[in-house]
Amino acid sequence: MRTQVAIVGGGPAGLLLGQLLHKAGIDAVIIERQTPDYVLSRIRAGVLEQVSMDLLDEAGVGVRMHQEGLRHTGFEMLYAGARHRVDLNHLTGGKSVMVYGQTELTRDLMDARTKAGLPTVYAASDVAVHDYDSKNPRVTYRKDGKTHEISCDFIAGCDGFHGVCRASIPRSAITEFEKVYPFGWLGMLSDTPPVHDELIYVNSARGFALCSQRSQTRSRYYLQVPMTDKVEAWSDAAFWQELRLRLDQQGQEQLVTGPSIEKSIAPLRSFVTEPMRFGRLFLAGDAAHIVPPTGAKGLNLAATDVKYLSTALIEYYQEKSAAGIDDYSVRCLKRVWKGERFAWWFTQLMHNFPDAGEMGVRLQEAELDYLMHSEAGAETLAENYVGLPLDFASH
Ligand code: FAS
Ligand code: PHB
Repeated sequence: MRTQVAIVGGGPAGLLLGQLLHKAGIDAVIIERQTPDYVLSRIRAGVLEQVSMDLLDEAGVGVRMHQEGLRHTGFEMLYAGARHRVDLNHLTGGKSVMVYGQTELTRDLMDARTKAGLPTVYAASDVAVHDYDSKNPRVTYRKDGKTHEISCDFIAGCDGFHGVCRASIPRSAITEFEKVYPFGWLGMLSDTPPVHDELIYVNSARGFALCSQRSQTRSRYYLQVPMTDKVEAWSDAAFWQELRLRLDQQGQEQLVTGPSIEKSIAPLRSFVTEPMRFGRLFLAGDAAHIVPPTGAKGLNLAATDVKYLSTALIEYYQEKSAAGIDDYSVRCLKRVWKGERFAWWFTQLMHNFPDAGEMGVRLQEAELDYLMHSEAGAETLAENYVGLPLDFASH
């Protein structure tokens, strides 16, 4: 098989790239290791920046997001037993975020790809990338007992943190930056009404908690847990009890519990690969970087990588210019590192760190007090949360 762009990975980054290239008349094939149902079963992100929403509209898949998504103009910070609302709309001159689950966004992209009759290879095994330093890169994979080969002009590595693309780069050609946090997030999805109409970020003496949502009838909750915890050890009752202990009285009274429909523990790490381009192989999304989910940046950074990559490839094919692809890595990393910084900073602010001691607790409380009582302080939190403009500090 021959195509212009071979996309390894059919998660949000791969699917969004495929959709944007298709709209520009550029052929692409997606090679995905898992089945569609498995991809959809992974419960992950929940908050979209305006830049990501605009991209979904540009890709022609934003209709359901606007119909079913929940536009949020603020969120609550709960610490030292008191709530403080961060008024995003006021602090950013009218901006907001959209609460719309990654599962739904992925479903919209899958449906659009199927409707357009675009080629996606699911349940592909032994995927491998070849000759990406030449003008004739290739992707091979096994399916139905046979080895298949796709020759292409470019390979997009959208295969996530555990994918094959970054792993295929010689260590001498790549630099990886990593910080692993001493805790994880135990997440639960339940068909119960959210405890509040906006998200609540909790810094409590027992640890971080986040009250999020997917709709008026479906809630998403997270608890900071030791990285040694196993999800099997957490019954639904134990989860609800611990969440109650981290909430204030209002939250305890308004919390509606019910059976979990998904429960999982995600490790927290900050991770960046430099560069993000290797000849005719480009890394995008989690294949290139990971953020602790505190700042809701993971999916949004993947979306802006794809914006830069699709623009560069369209420019290459339509204007015969390599300027965009030559600039891809530098342009992405300028935005990625600012997202990494915010996610790290917000994680440091809201979680209990085993080695922080009483001094660390006091410093956290002082920073929270400052942020919640300073317009300037709250503005820095708000402008990063809604997402920095695409061209922010890009020169
Ligand atoms: P993805 O990992 O989503 O997709 C990569 C795809 O490549 C997968 O479908 C995988 O099956 C496929 N693949 C892997 N290896 C392959 C191979 N060798 N060949 C072919 N295909 C291969 N972000 C937030 O903003 N908020 C959150 O709360 C949040 N929670 C998260 C929880 C977890 C457990 C994880 C892992 C991530 C979470 N994230 C969160 C971040 C997440 O949303 C990512 O940013 C987002 O999925 C990025 O999308 P992709 O880059 O497409 O990577
Ligand atoms: C989620 O709903 O999954 C979510 C929301 C906000 C975050 C992280 C995760 O900061």
